[in-house]
Amino acid sequence: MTKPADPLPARLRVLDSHTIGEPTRVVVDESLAASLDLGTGSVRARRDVLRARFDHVRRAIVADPRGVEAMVGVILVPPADVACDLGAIYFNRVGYLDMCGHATIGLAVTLGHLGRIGAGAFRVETPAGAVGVEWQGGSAASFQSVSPRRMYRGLAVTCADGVVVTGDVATSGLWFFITRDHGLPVEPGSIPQLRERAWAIRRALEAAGITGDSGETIDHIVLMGPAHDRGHDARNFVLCPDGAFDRSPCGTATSALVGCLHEDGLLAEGVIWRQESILGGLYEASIHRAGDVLVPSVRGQAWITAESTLHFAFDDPYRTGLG
Ligand code: PYC
Repeated sequence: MTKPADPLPARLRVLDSHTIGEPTRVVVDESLAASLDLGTGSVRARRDVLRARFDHVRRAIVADPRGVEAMVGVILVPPADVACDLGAIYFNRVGYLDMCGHATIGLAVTLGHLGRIGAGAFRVETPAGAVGVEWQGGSAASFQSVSPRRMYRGLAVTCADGVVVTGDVATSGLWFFITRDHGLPVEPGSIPQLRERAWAIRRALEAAGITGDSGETIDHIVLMGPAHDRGHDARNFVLCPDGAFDRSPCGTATSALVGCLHEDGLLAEGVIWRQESILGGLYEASIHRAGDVLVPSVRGQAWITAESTLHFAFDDPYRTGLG
C-alpha cells in the first residue's frame, strides 16, 4: 500500500497521565509538530490551521480506539510569545480547547518526569493566552489561567422539560455556566442524572442564543454542590463538550468560579478555595490581583500512567480514529 502524503507518522511516542482521575496525553515526539505545517502565527492561529488541515491527527491521537473517554491531548509547539517557554495546543475527541487546566497540570508533571524541566515556574502560550505554570516536583503542579470574566450573573435558563436553573456565564479560558440551583445531589451515584440535567442546560443555552462574547458555545456546564469533606468549600460536576464528565474539579472551571466568588465578595484575595470533584479529587484555588488584572491560581496533582508508542498502520481502517 502506498503511504499517503500525511504528517501522521506510523508511530508516535506519547506520555499519559491523570490529574486526579482526568486523563491527559502529551505527544512527546517533537517530530510531529515539526512535520505539521502550521505556519508561524500565534499558538491560537496555528491551532486553527491544525483544525482546518490536520484534524485527523487530533482524532488519531485521542479518539477511539487509541484514546479513552474524557482524554485531552496536548501537542507542543514553539511559542510565538517571546515571554513564553513553550506553546500548547489542547484537544479532545470532539474538538479543541482554548485552555485546559487539568492537562496543564498533567503537562507540567509529564515534562518534569521526562527531565525536560526542573522544579520551578515556566510560561505556556495557549490559544486562550499566556498562562503561568509551576512544577513543584513529583505529582504536584499549579497553573495561573487567563484572567476570569463573568458575562451574566444569575441568568435564568429554562430547560426543555420546563425546569428553570439560574447561574453565571463566565470564562477563564473556556466558557462555563455555573449553577447551584439544579436540585440534584452532587454525588457519584447521581452521575447519570447530573449528566442529563447538564446536557439539558447546555441545549437550553444554545436554544436561547446565549454564547460567549465572541459567539463561543457555552460548552462546559458546572453543577455545584456542598463539599463532602468539612475542610473543603464545594463539590462540582462538570460536563465537558464531548459528553464526558470531568473526573477532576476542572481547572478552568475552578478559575472562573474563584473569579465569580471574588466579584461577589465571597472570596478575598489569597484565600484558598478547596474545590472537590464529583469523585472527591481536590484542587486548591485562589485569586490575586497583579496590576489591573485578577489572576486565578489552581494547584493539583497528576500521575504518569503510561509511556507509550501509538501505532498508525497504513492499512488500519481506524488509523485516524473512529468517528
Ligand atoms: O481542567 O480546565 C480543565 C478541563 C477542561 C476540560 C477538561 N478539563
